[in-house]
Amino acid sequence: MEKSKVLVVGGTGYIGRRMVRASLAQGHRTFVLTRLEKVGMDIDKLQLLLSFKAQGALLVEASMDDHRSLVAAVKQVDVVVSAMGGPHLLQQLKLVEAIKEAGNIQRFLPSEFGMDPARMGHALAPGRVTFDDKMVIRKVIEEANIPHTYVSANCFAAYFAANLSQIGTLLPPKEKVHVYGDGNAKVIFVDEDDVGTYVIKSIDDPRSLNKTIYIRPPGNIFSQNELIAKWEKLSGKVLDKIPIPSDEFLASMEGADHTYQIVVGHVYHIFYEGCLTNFEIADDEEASLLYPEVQYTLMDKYMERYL
Ligand code: GFR
Repeated sequence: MEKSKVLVVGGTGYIGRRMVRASLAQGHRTFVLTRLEKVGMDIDKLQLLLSFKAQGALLVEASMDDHRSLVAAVKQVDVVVSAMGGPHLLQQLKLVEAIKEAGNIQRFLPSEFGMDPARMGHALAPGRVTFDDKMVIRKVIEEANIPHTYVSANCFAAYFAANLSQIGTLLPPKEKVHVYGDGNAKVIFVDEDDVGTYVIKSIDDPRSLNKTIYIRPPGNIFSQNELIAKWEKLSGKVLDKIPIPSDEFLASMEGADHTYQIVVGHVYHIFYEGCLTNFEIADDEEASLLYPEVQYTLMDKYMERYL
């Protein structure tokens, strides 16, 4: 049986490019939504698109502002995976309209890939906007009876593991590390390449139809204290741990810029509340159990590249 044809929206983005690669690697005819007229002088974006084309992907010219072009793009495929970034989540309303009109889509995966927004009703402002927007998209998907899968992918390794979850840096600290509260909340870290793999594994799976699946690789569930200890062991250096009590951490939002405030809120829910691991899920909702053949990357291995 021919594998489903996949359209990736946001395919040149940080996580979207990994969906394109996984879709190609798993043998799907892969289409990448492209707005070549908008590439301008973004040489990295163009060269990434050309590399996808060289690997057999089809670049489909369409724009969120041109409904007809979106419908035409959607009509060419069976599955749509959207990896639009945080500020653009509501643009997906146009994508849902096109999917409704095209009528042929067997599975739509909207841009999720973080905390489960259905469990973040209590989230702090302004970071709550991420979850509120994702819930708006879920609502229109479900009202339109579009077959869907929501993927909660937890913490991207490059944003949370490599930097020992320090805000405002992508590199491990050299001297001191801020510890969130007692540093014992269990967190889940995932290599972004594995996110792509699991997402594409799920698109044709009846077990994930109209369900949320969670990426919780058992080897990558641990606390910030354990993350720090892993890095100290790898680097052979002991870091000076500086505990940040929750009230002090939240107070750091005062007067900070908007993006920083969003990150503080997200980090608070993850590392002080433990929101990624403070609820049970069924076995058939967990990606590493659904797809045990995937050799996911352990954070010990992932962090070696930063040595
Ligand atoms: C883990 O789930 C999520 C994570 C989510 O549901 C929504 C957003 C996030 C991430 C963001 C990804 O862009 O939380 C904060 C942000 C990642 C980020 C972390 C960005 C800048 C940082 O300095 C940072 O430090 C930990």
